[in-house]
Amino acid sequence: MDEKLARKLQQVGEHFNLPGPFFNYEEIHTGNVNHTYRADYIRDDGTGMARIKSYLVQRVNTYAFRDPVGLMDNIDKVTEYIHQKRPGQTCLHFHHTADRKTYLFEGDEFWRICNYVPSVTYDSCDDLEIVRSAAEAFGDFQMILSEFDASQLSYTIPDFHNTRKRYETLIADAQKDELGRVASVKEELDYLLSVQDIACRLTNMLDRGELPLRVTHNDTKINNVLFDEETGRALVVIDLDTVMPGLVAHDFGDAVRFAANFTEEDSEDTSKTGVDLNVFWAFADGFLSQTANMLTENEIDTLALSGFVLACELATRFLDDYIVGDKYFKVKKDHHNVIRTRCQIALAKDMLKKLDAMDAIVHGCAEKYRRKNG
Ligand code: GN1
Ligand code: MG
Repeated sequence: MDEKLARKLQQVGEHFNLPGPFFNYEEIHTGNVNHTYRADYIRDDGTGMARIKSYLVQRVNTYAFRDPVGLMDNIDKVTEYIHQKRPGQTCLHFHHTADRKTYLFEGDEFWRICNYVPSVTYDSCDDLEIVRSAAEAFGDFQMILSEFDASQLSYTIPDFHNTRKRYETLIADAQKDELGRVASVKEELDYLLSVQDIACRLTNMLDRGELPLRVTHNDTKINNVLFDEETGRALVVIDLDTVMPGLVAHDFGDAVRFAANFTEEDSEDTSKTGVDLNVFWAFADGFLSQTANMLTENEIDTLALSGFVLACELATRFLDDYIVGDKYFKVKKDHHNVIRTRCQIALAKDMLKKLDAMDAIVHGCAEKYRRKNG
């Protein structure tokens, strides 16, 4: 245990008035942006017996999230809205400090604490029932928020899924090449530039008014759904930092590029990287079971392509971060962002090959649920 970090977590807990002695923590390694810990406290259970009570403590990355206070305001509004619509459902609850804030902003450190939900998450998954449940949870999340007034939300990261802006940033940073890193990633850069038109198709359709803006989650990795370990039921959708106006295809595409990849998103061996159509099918089926009646024809037509778009968009982000010096994403090894870029490119290439198959699956599922749900 890192004593300094343990002391810090304990101090943060004091600001939020967490009762009972702090005795342990464990880092939760899933996120690529924020730092997340489970902090354990000892609590009297009322009968004199001691039991362990855990909390989720997070240090929000203020380089990525420039307006963390606005971000917490979004989360408060969204969680409150969901809680009202679904009173019995497991939800996230953020603790307050003595001055009634849901965060502690100290220097450049921004901390928050929420309830720890005992659960399991899946980084990769070939259990199709689990994939389907996660997809239902994300589809349902979007349905719950379909009448939420999006103008109440601030843009926690402006242009988050604006693929064209992501390309513009990459091109500008590659031209500056301040660290002299571009020569070593020329092949990756050339590939991404060669598919720029098709990768920007969603952004262009949005600009032309062909797709509606909805309130979307915007970070739909399957490990952002918590599952009950015993029943296998999806409990709650987490990581609401990027809930903002967006396209349904952003949520669908980001989810499939993560869940339906044969390999992990930063696999060094990309020989197996590609889209698993069985997983894709399960995800499409679960997602459309909740959303088919709400979506427009244009939206449904974009779903198959969205995995490719999101893989390219994320590749531009990883590559840009490498070029400017690995400032945004947490890196765990040398060239981690290049490895991630290569993996997303390998996935994008395979998705393009299987585009027709994915489109047939999406339309098949949409028709099935439109008939069923009337
Ligand atoms: C980041 O931190 P995490 O894992 O929730 C990123 C996503 C990327 C993802 C790639 C706010 O999400 O957009 O898709 O890494 N989140 C933010 O693993 O940038
Ligand atoms: Mg996230």
